[in-house]
Parts: sequence; structure tokens; C-alpha cells
Amino acid sequence: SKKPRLKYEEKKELQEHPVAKKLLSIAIEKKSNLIASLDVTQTSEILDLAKKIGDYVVAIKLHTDILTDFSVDYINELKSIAQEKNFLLFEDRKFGDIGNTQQLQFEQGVYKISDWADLITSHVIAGENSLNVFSENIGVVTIAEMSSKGTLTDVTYKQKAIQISEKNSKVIGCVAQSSLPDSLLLFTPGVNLDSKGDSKGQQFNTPEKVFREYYTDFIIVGRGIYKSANPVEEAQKYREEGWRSYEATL
Ligand code: 5BU
Repeated sequence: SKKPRLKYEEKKELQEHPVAKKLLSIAIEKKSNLIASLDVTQTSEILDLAKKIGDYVVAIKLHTDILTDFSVDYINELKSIAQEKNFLLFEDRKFGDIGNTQQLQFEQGVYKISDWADLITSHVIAGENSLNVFSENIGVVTIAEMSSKGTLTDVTYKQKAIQISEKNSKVIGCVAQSSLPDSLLLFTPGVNLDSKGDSKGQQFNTPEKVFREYYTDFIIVGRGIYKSANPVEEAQKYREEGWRSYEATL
């Protein structure tokens, strides 16, 4: 039989990075391991959803480059909601270039991600030095394994991505669809209670399965929440289901 997973309290002890500690503190305090991915295209929709579901999540994941009306005012308002409701801002930029270009994408352009994100995602396809450009105060989550059908992130790729992530003090964890070493936090997207997938390659699992089989730390839910008729009810449901599934593996 499988050994029990580490509790969030125990994982917090293992973590050196302030953002990892903060994320785990929020999880413990809110009894939540839910990250809502708000993949909508207008800032007003994000702000509205963030106010409504902010109490139930540890972080809100964003794809800022899909917004049609980005502004600095929007970011400032989102930051104040995040502070009030106690969640982190997670920009799913999936950097995937040489370090110099990633640095420009991280610090410059319209979005100036380095000014406001608590967490960012990055591929490690360009090799370990490409991660050197991210600032110390931002938690880097590397992509070790994707959720989509036919992904090229096979076992060898995943192992190499984990090796790079374990060595780098800026990296707090990985996105993956299987378990990780205890020193890394596991973030799992492709989670939905009502669907098995979409027509564009996404594959969904239930929260129960990803906690039981992978010992994930955080579930990432997009359409299951923001596309539903009642996002508040769904956020509460995924929070409860995620927490119950986590406790069942202890
Ligand atoms: P969904 O609506 O629950 O399918 O949204 C999932 C989100 O997680 C979406 O923003 C994706 O870009 C993101 N994602 C993913 O689905 N699978 C992956 O392997 C990675 C990110 Br990495």
C-alpha cells in the first residue's frame, strides 16, 4: 500500500521560498487547495469573478494575453481584491524561450508581469539557465507534464524537468499529471467534475482521482467554474471536493 502523503503543514516546513510558504499558509487557513483559472477575455469578468469566488481559492490563475482591455488600473484593482480575499495571482505565461527573451517578456511589454505576479509558469525546454531571469520574489512553477492528449512531455522529459526544478531555488513546484518528489509542490490542471475532455485535446480527471493517484497539492479548475451557470456554487463545490480528497489521502 502507498505511504501517506505529506500534510500542507509538513510541506511548508520543507519549503524555503516565501511564495511557497505563503501559498501553503493560505491553503491551511482557508482549507482550500483550489486554484481557479479565469480564462475570460474581459477585465470586468475577471474582477467580478474574483470578488465572488475569492474566498474559496488559494490563487487565481490568469492568461493575461487573452484580455482585450488590459490596463494598469485593472491590475491594481485585482491586486486589491487578492489582498482583501487573501489569494495569490498566478500568471500562466508558460515562458518557453531563451533566457534573454523570457526576461523581456517577463519585465517589459504591456503586461509587465514581474510587477504584479506572485507565481508564473515556465517551460524548461530551453534548459536550466533560461530560468535565471525570473526574480527571487516570484514563485516559478515549471511545466513537467501537460494534461492534453498526445503531449510530448513523456517520462524522460518529465524526469529532466523535475531535476532542473529541484536544483533551482526559484522553482517552487511543477505542473504535472503524476506524483513529484516531496520538495516540489504539484499543480494539476485538467480537473473537472462533469466532463472527460474537450474536442481540442484537453483531458479531465476528477479532484478525487488526482489527489488519490498523484498526491497533488493544488487543483486548477477553469471551465468547470467560470463557464458554469453558478460559479460561486461550483467554486465552493471544488473547494470542498478538493479538501475532502486531500484529507482522504492523509
Ligand atoms: P480548463 O478550462 O479547466 O480546461 O482550463 C485549464 C487551464 O489550465 C487552462 O488555463 C490551461 O491553459 C491550463 N493548463 C492545462 O489545462 N493543462 C496543462 O497541462 C497546462 C496548463 Br501546463
